[in-house]
Amino acid sequence: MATRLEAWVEEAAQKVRPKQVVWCDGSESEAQQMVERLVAEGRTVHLNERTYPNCVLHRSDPSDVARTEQVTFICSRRKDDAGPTNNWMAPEEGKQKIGALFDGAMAGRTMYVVPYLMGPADSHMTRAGVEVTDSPYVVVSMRIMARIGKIALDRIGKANDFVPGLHSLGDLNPARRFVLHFPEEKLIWSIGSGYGGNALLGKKCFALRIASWMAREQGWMAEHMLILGLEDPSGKITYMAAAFPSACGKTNLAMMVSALEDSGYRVWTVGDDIAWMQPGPDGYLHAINPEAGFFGVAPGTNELTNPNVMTAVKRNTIFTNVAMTASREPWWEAMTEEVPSDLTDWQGHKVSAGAKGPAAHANSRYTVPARQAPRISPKWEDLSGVPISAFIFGGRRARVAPLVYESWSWQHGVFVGAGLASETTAAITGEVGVRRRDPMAMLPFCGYHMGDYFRHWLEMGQNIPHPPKIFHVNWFRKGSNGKLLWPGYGENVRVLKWILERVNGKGQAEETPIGFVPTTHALTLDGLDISLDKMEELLRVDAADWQKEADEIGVFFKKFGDRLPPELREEQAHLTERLNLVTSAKG
Ligand code: OXD
Ligand code: MN
Repeated sequence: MATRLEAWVEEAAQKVRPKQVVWCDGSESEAQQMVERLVAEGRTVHLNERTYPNCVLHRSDPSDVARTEQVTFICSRRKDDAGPTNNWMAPEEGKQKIGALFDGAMAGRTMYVVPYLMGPADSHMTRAGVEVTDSPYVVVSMRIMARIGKIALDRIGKANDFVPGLHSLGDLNPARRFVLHFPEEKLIWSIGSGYGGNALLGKKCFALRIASWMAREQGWMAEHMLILGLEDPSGKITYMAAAFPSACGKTNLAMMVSALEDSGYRVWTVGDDIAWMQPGPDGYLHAINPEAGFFGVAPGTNELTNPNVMTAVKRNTIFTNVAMTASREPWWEAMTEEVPSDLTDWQGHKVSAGAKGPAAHANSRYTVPARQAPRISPKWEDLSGVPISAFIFGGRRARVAPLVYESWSWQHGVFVGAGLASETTAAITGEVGVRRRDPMAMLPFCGYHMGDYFRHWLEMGQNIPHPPKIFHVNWFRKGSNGKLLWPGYGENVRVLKWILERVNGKGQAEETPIGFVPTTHALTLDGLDISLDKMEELLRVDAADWQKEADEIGVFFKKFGDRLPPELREEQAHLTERLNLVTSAKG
């Protein structure tokens, strides 16, 4: 009798009718063959073998360069279970309408079967998936981002438990592009896009949308969070997980070279995008990074903003939609101070002198094995995960939010996360620079009703004897001159150090209506040239601005109707009361 896996692959093949089916083993030689096929197709080139060994540049279809939230659907049986923040399609309608697009979609093409693991092979927190795809680019990218091939088959074989994902490039026409999730069935269908977030089904589709649904059913958490370890001068490492919306610097923070290295504060990378967490026997919440690579935004990355990644991407890396220099090296905006002459842009055209627009696409990416990060944590593949002492929420906020503050309690922290907002970036298709509410940075990734998701968060707090303390940071506050007040990057360790102190019951803080804010002298600023005025502005809590913020959060919460936990409405009311007290005391 065929196993569930064989039966599903057979069923997929009957639908998409490929010319052949290839089971991927994840080997180096297979990857090399796949790359040669890509090169022959004409959209991929080898980079300089001396300076960037085993690296390629892939140029995607110009209409297919970012996640497409407008065509991403949750196909739960009941519309209400998808909630107001997701697009919903009835499962039968999805199967029929999108099924028709899959019919014969791989005619003349090869169907690759990619068994994969999210998480280290022997961890109890790891889950398996199988993606079938007609894109060799997806196969070579999955090989970096997940653990593929035999290692996954072994695990699937034992439990026969995996999340199936069907992917085809289709005809790449944006009008026929769809990403569908069937949460009850734990099934993913994606067609019409080869872009990472739409096509590498282990990442956003499984590890966040489907996993968030599984996590609620099974009592764990699947979050859009980086994981890092902060080492103190005694050598002790404290782990923190941080949720920022897409392209707000999660990778840079996770891989940071600390400005306080000389005084013994060092950052170790565990993960840069996704955390799967569950309470451990020690009473702490334990986190694994389900991924095996980083799929990071290239523009803005350089020796100052992320020296570790600059080292990591020097080999075995797939670059997507970056520009290329005359010596066949990758290049993107702000990589070097001077723009090289004789560049080829992300679409493969020579850049002429005085050309407008960036040479690399604003959402161009590098896909690099995590183990190549110079400061990868020795515990990054620990089977029981790392214990998390702090959660950090953050967004891009030109105003309002101070550099850092700490919530009063788990419940208040959940409110802080639920009200998270950020100014949009190029990681998604649409307008850039608009403020959007993005609870826990999960707006595009929560696979179910967000009211229920907040409830799950509140309940998790009760199941963790030592819950992480919850903080909020904002590296992006601007002064009246429109310039950023905080230098960011490696200097952010100064904020992490204060968070560490607070976790340990130290660290100077002042009570404000929004939570604990560091006193002006609480952050270690040695070696940093920043004026007292700037620090005061960075830490200022403006009651009038916050009143507007609280009102806006109140309006946002209305979306969730009676599925919004009353605790969050209470927190919003308390915030308003505390702000009123300050305003009336001043008035
Ligand atoms: C990502 C994203 O690619 O969040 O990680 O868009
Ligand atoms: Mn992300």
